[in-house]
Amino acid sequence: MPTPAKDQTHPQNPAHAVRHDWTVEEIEALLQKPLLDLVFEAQTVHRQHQDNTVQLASLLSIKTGGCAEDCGYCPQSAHHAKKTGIAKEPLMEVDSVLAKARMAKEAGASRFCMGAAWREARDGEEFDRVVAMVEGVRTLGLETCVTLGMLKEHQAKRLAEAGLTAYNHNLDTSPEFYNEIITTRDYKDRLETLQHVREAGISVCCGGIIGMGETLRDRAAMLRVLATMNPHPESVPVNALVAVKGTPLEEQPPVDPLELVRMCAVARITMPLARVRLSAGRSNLSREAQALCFMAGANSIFYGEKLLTTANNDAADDRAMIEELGLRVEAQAIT
Ligand code: SAM
Ligand code: DTB
Ligand code: SF4
Repeated sequence: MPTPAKDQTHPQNPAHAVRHDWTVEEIEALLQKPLLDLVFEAQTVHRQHQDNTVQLASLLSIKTGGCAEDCGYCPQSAHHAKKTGIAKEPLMEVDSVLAKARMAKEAGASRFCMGAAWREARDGEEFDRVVAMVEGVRTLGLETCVTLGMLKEHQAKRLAEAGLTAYNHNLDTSPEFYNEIITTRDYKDRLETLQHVREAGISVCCGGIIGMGETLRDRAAMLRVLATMNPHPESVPVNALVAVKGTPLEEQPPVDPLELVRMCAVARITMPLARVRLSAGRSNLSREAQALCFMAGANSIFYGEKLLTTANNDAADDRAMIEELGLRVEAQAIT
């Protein structure tokens, strides 16, 4: 008998197939479901499509501060520098970046992410240096991700040739709310870069932030853009705003952890194969709130003492939590 083609539909529940035709209404309805029903549905999808591993991704700011964009949430924007006190620093040297990557590997991370406070990547010595960093990290046997702002087609190709695993470029919020948060670029620019990344054969890491004053509809609209991409992003960072003093969003009230649980759950249900990364804001969550996020489908975290400019959870605490929850750390690639 011929083997049937691998079907991603659950035999008893075809609703759990991978879909790309989600509507805002459907997603908003999911976000509003009774919490435990939502978590149960997300966990059902999770068990069908994922294993019990958690990916540990370490993050390094390779070029901090002085960014030309005016993103309202971001401490690294030159527009808020006087108030945040974050100075513009030069791009790090390859050797010091690789030393950090080696430390991340020794600590157990399987992905190393490098962030630059750039509006866009520019050709020249600095871009060449980032390419060398990517090659170096790949040689260490770690997955490599960079986030450098807008990217042109030929730059995406160069990064792909250097062995880049993934490119992070967040949509941050809904198309409708976007201009309330950022005025120096528009949604279309973001989508264009994502297209270049996809076409170069690099994995897409794309998500957003909650807690910036957006409505539930905005959250649903952002998730709809992600969940109607075909293919879906391979990883989806779910960030809670870190309300940094001196940024225009400094007065935003803290995000209720259960809102993050809901975002993780709906990301899991709508994008069953993606790694859902519980990202910024995790240091404000109790171990129990994080457990609910994992239950809802989160299966990756930023791992290490720092995000880009703000503090992250303690690495030993994270390892202990993973152990206590009976999860497994994703294995590093064998070099
Ligand atoms: N400059 C590049 C860009 O914007 O694409 C890369 C670096 S930027 C800091 C990467 C992402 O970090 C942003 O898209 C945003 O989602 C997230 N981020 C920045 N500041 C944050 C904050 N205060 N709270 C939560 N997430 C934040
Ligand atoms: C993502 O979605 N979150 C990370 C990473 N991608 C680059 C950054 C979070 C930054 C939080 C604020 C800071 O530390 O500066
Ligand atoms: Fe911050 Fe990136 Fe916006 Fe620059 S483009 S202000 S680094 S989020």
